[in-house]
Amino acid sequence: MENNVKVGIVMGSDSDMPVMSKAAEILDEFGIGYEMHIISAHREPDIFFDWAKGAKERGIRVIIAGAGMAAHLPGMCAALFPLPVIGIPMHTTSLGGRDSLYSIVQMPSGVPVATVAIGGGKNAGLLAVKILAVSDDALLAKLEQYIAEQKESVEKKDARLQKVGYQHYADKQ
Ligand code: RP5
Repeated sequence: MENNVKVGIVMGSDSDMPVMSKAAEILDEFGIGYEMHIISAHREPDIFFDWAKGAKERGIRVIIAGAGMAAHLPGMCAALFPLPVIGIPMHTTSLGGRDSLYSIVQMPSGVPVATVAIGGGKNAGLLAVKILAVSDDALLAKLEQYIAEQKESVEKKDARLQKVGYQHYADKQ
């Protein structure tokens, strides 16, 4: 996994893994190398600083950072790493993830974080693929294939709805 690493996936806690693994699955699907770490910006700021500061030199071109509550991890990645940072707000029990969302999306001018939906691991992975595809035609071709398959999947669902009607749509095929 460490060969040809282009993306850094970082999360504030292992409790974020169910969401962050969705981003990793997309990168696996597209054959993009990544490193994945659990690093807490609050609980181990020194380790976090070294990781984010060294990311560019390790070949990382995009960081996907997920965190919850007072979610400073993505924003601090953007402060330390010069290339794109995608932030994923985690759902929280106390405030439903609005705390995470606002912490990540409300960055000060000059330090952007591309924020996806609460729990949006899959879209974060796809956004990273799209960013890398800007300068990689082979990856762009794979992306276009993925988009075509997605369209086909919806068309098949509609064809089935037209055929069996809503009353039988949920029946086993
Ligand atoms: C953040 O606090 C993490 O990103 C996580 O979403 C949240 C809760 O962390 P744990 O208490 O589950 O470790 O740092």
